[in-house]
Amino acid sequence: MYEGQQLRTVQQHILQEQTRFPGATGEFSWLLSGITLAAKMIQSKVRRAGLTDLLGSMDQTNVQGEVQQKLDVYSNEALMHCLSLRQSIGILASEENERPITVNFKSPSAKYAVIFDPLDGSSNIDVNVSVGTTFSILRRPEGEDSTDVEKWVLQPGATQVAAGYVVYGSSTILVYSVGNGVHGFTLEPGVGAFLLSHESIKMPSQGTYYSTNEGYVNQMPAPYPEFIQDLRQGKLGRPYSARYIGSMVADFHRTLLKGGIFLYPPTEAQSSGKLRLLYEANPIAFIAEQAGGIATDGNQRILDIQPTTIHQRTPLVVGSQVEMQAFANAVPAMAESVN
Ligand code: AHM
Ligand code: MG
Repeated sequence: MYEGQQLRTVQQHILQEQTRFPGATGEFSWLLSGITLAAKMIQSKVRRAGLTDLLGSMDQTNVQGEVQQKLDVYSNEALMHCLSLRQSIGILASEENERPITVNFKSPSAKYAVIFDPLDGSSNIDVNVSVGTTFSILRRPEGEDSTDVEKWVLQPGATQVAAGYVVYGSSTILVYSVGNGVHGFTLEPGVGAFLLSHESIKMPSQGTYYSTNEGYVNQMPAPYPEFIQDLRQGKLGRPYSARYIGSMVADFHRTLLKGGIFLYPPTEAQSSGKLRLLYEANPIAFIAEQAGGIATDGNQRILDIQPTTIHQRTPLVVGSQVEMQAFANAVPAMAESVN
């Protein structure tokens, strides 16, 4: 079936990447394998989502004897379970849990915190639209801070040692970076392996799509409505088309591959936007920058924001160089974070 092709699994790739870290012992690849295992578990449930009502609703036992759970709860538990077995992890923090969870926190071998949104865009599940998982990996802080749970988690995105996401779409794709470019792996469902399908992804310097919830345009502050109108009117050389899925991971994945711009601005209802800094904007910004793109909150680079609370929200504007430069020109305060 794969005759003549050089197949590379995500595990092989991670092991190779790891050789870049002096003194790496294999624990980092073991950690990431916890994420890929959970992703396979989640995708297998997501693929059966439409059957849940047929085979038994929540709190009921389905024909295979499994108790049905809401998919976002299941996804959270899958990640918590797979990652808590990794000795190198001290803290797990999730959109689904109010507080970070300490696992091997006291052990000196615990070097990393993993922060994730287990099922982003989960309202799309009912209508067969793509959803995703996002994750951010931070290193244990040095010195006194190393025993302070908040200090582990509340680090600016620039300190991420790795980040990525999984899109459960027409296929399941995992995209990750350890700070050495961005690589994508598509799940081969027949063998259950993520195979390298997108090596060294570079975001095109300009795209043809803008992506935002235009239903909120009258609630957006200046200069967002004007900027969006400029895109439609061809001020950047051609009139842009609109694409908005309503799953950030899927909207970003298209932006990564095709170029363009994704905007979730502040609105009257949500003055800091809707998306969460630590487990949504930070991993997306890390991947975007690694692929040659730019991510800002409208005032500063996303990766420079010093977080103050674990679930804090942030506006997010992310995309290709040309669109982001044009956005910066529309928002003078931003010029510094883009240039
Ligand atoms: P969720 O984490 O509760 O799923 O919410 C985040 C999602 C993002 O995936 C998406 O970009 C956004 O909500 C869509 O929000 P809206 O419906 O306001 O456009
Ligand atoms: Mg989310």
